[in-house]
Order: sequence, then structure tokens, then C-alpha cells
Amino acid sequence: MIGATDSMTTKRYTSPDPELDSYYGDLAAKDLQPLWELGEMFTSEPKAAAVPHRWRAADLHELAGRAGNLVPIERGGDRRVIGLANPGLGGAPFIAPSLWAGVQFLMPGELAPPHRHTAAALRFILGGRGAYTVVDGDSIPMTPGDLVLTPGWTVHEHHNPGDEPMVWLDVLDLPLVIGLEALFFEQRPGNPEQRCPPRSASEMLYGQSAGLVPVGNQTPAFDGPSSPLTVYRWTDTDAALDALLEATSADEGTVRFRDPTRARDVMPTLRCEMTRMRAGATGCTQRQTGSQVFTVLNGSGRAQLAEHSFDLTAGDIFVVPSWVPWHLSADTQLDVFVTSDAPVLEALALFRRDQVEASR
Ligand code: GTQ
Repeated sequence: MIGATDSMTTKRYTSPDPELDSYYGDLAAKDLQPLWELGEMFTSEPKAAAVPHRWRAADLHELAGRAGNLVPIERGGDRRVIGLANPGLGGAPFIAPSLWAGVQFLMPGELAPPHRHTAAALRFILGGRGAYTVVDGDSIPMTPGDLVLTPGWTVHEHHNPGDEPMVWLDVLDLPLVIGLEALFFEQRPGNPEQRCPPRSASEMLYGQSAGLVPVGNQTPAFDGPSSPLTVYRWTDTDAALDALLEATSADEGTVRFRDPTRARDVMPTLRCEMTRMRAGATGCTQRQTGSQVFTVLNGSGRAQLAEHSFDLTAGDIFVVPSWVPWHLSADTQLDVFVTSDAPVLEALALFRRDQVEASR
């Protein structure tokens, strides 16, 4: 997708047979390529260029915090974000071929001004209190563990009127949208009157109670491609995980964040889930097509990704590239937020997942 080639010229193949060699020269001159020389393209299974990698919370927070003093928010796209660059992607600023992940830092009194883009974004709040995001005019207070959506083309801005720095993870489908050459971006005028009531309209309409959605003439028309609920509160996720583990008596459970009005993921390109493992649990070894980004919210443990082993503490972020077998083990109770491009693969009938080994 990121597909940067060193030169803009079409590759010229060579052959010891002079006739074939000259034919290859003529092909290249006309920007044509012999498929029979391109056999390596057809790997028997996905061979990810992206590599398994873990970024430590301590490094992310220290480096994001230093940018807080060094980099005014006006510079560089109106956002103070450090992007997690997968070392396998040849210098591209992406965590995976389809996903951007960054740590965003907003200091007390700062405002990241409104803009919109066709890339879809989500924020998973890591630390701080008192800041809010505005999505299409609806103000959403942010607290740690909350998931906030800014679907493609929604206008969004971030305010921190509080007295603590605010830190969160951004995940966007940006490289996918860039690869499809479908990125639009525009800055938008701010509203100086913007305020933040304690609850967003989105929550009052769609997040009031599990299983209840508004119907009838008084309900605002809604038929967008993404969930109309734009924030999933940690208090709800936490309670759902507790109840799930109690109901199943299992030592591990996962909930998926979904559009409450339809049987869909939260956004067309991004799947979001939260896993809780009890202390001492080890999950099954599995693999799937597409890329997954994991963020540790609470607890400590270990992630095994093929031959890579990463110890984990709260705030660590790691990436599982396509078809890499992985499993987690928990030292303490472990809460992990997972986001992936699975809805894209499912929509294109490319999603495959298998369990390599059962949990222990
Ligand atoms: O907060 O709007 O990490 O536009 C990358 C692009 C965050 C944002 C990112 C963005 C934003």
C-alpha cells in the first residue's frame, strides 16, 4: 500500500538468452512487466512487511511530554501527536500498512482546532482529566479508558480547559485511505462559544441504557455509515467485562464495541474490542489476516508474537502484523484494548482467523 519504489522507472529484467534479454528491454521501455518473473508476489500465505513491535509507556509518555514544552500546537497539522512507526515499513510513519497510531498530548489551556478528513479516527484515553473532544458540534468529556469515535468526515477538535495534561492513543485508517487515494482534508472554523455539558447528546440518545435505542419522529434522522454512539465509557466497559467473567466463569473475556442501532462494528474500517484476563491466565495462540494494535489499560503480563516476547505494563502499545501467531498471558488482572482493520477484510471476504493452540 505504501509501495514507495526507489525509482520511477519500470524494472528491467535480464536474461542470459540475448533474444529474451532484448525482449525484456523492450517490455520495460513500454512500462510492461513479465508476470513469470514475479513469482515471489504469490506467497502461500501473508508475509507481513510490518514486524511485531512494542512501544513502552514510559518512553511514549516521556517523549510526548517533552513535545508538550517544545512544540506549540499550531505547528504540524494542529495536533501534537507522535506517530508509532513500524520498523518493518521502510520509514513510513505507520504502525501497520493500514493503520496510523499516535500518542496525542494536550496541555492545560490548549485547543487543537477543528478539522475533518475522510480517514476515520478513534481515541482511547490513557491519562488526564478535564479535556473534551467535539464531534460534529457534540462535546464529549474524556476520561481514562473511554473510547471516543471521530468517524470519517466528522468535524473534530480537542479542548483542554482543565489543569492536567491529557494523553490519549489515536488510531486512524489513514494509510488505507491514502493507499486508496481517497484522502480529503479541510480545516474548519472554530466556535468560540463551544462549551462542554456533562454528557454528550450522542450518549443521551444512544448510550443511555443497553438494548434501548430511540425510535419515532422526535429522533434525529440517522443513517450514517458509523455508530451514532461516539463514546463508550470505561465504567460501562469495566462493568460489562466483570459481568462477562462472572457469567462464564472463564478466566478471560472479550467485549466488542458496536453500533448500538445495527449489527456493525463502530466504524466501516475499524474494529474495537476490550479483553480482560484474570491474573495467571494464558490466552489461546491465534492469528488473523490484517493488522491489530493493542494497548494495555491496566495490569501487567506478557505478549508472545511469533518468536518475539514483550513484557507489558499499563500504557504499553504493541502491534500484531497480519497472520503472526500471538497470545497474551496475565501476571495481574490485565485489561487490553484492541483495534484492527478486520471490518475491511471481512467486507472484502479476505478475513481469516485461526486458533493455533488452545489456551492454557
Ligand atoms: O486528532 O484529529 O493522530 O487529524 C492524526 C491525525 C490525530 C486528530 C492523529 C489527526 C488527529
